[in-house]
Amino acid sequence: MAVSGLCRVFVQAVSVALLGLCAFAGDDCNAPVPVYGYKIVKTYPHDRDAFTQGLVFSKGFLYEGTGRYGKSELRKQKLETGEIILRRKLKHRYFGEGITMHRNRIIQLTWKSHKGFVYDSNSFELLHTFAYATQGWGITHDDKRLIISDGSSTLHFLDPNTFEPTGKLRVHDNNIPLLGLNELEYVKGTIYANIWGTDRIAAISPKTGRVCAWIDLKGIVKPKRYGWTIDVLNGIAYDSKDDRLFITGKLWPQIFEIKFIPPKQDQNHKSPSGLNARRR
Ligand SMILES: [Ca+2]
Repeated sequence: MAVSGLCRVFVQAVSVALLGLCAFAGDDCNAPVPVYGYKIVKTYPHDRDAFTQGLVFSKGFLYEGTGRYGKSELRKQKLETGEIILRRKLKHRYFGEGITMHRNRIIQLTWKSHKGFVYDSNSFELLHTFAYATQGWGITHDDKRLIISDGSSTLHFLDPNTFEPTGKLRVHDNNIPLLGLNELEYVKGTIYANIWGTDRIAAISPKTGRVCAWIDLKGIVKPKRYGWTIDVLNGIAYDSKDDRLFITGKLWPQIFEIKFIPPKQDQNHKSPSGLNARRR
C-alpha cells in the first residue's frame, strides 16, 4: 500500500464522529479534559454576508439565523450549493441570534430585545412570539427543554411549549466558570457550544455543566486568503440521519463538515476559561 494510503487509513482509524463525547468521558471531575483536533471531510459554500448566529440541519437542508441590525434573517438553504430557497427578514430593530428546530417549529432568539420568534418550519410563517429575561445568544434543545445561552457561563432551560424558565446550568472548565457560551448544538447527550472570540468548541455535560472535552478548530479558516474581513467561529449543526457535523463562522465563505481527531496521550490542556464576554 502506498504511504498516502496508509496515512489515510490511519486518519480514518483515529478520527471519530463527535458524538456523545461527554457520555464517553463520563463525569469524573478529576479527569483531565481532552482537547480534540479536527479533520475536514468536505467543504460547502457559505454566504460571505451571513453573520451567522444560529445553524441547524434538518431533512437535507441547512437553516441559518443571521444577525446585525437591518440584516437579520432566517434562511433555508441547500447545503451543496448555498442556494437560499426560503428566507424571512426580521424588522430592523431586531438583531437576530440563535435558532433551533423543535419538531415542526423554528425558534429564533434576538440579542437584547428579550423577544423570541416561533415559525412554522416549512413556510416560515410567524406563529407567535415569546419573552425571556436574558440576552439571547445561542439556542438548542434536548427535546424536552430549550437550552439558551446568553454570553455568560450559564445556560438557561425553557419549557418548549410555554417558554417558561425551568432551570439553569452553570458551565465550568476545571471548576472555572466558562464565559462566552454562544451558538449551541445538542448531540446525543452532549451540548456543544461555540465559545465567543475563540477557535474552540466546548463539549458540555448537560447533567453537571462540566466541560468534558474541547475541540480546537485553530487554522480551519485562513482569513488572509479572503479579500474581506471575517468574524468569529460561530455555528454548529448536526445531521442526525447521516451523522455529519457542520461548522462555520460569521461572514465565513465556507461551511466545514468535520470529524474529531482524538488527542495524543501526552497533550496538555490549555483552557480558554476566564475570557471576558465582551460586547459583540
Ligand atoms: Ca446549532
